[in-house]
Amino acid sequence: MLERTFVYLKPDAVRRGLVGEIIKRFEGRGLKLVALKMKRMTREEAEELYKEHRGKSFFQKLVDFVTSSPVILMVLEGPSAVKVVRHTVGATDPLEAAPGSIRGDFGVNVTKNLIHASDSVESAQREMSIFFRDMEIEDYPLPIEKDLVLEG
Ligand code: D4T
Repeated sequence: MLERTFVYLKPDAVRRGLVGEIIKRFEGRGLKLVALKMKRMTREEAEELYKEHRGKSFFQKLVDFVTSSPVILMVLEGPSAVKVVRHTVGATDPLEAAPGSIRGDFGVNVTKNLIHASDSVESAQREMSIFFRDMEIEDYPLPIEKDLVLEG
């Protein structure tokens, strides 16, 4: 199934100079970048993005961290994009993330875990709408698309 997913690179990824390295991994998997921007996330946006975690012990620390400096926001498209991206990113806790995954290779702790990726098509739709208007999502041909499996 052709899907779109929402990903953002957290302040630690930008500060550590890992933006190119991370985007390269998604491009390498044949995913199509259909939206991309840098901005400093507002507290309102962060609280909306993470509203399911409101009230948890790590919530304020998480909001402080993700609003501390600019992030890179993007929408990626491809067959089973949600699963492909989550697999490429690795487990939330870098200690559990498989070597070869982004967090397994570069993550240092569970808050500074470099990147967020939506966990379902429904979450992706909700999350991308916080940061992107429909008209900001582009479409264009990507030659590798024809080699990607669209079913099965
Ligand atoms: P994100 O949302 O960043 O891709 O992470 P996950 O989807 O993999 O994980 P999550 O929703 O469980 O956690 C959201 C966010 O909270 C941070 N966090 C999480 C934290 O700072 N301390 C914690 O103990 C946990 C569980 C990291 C990701």
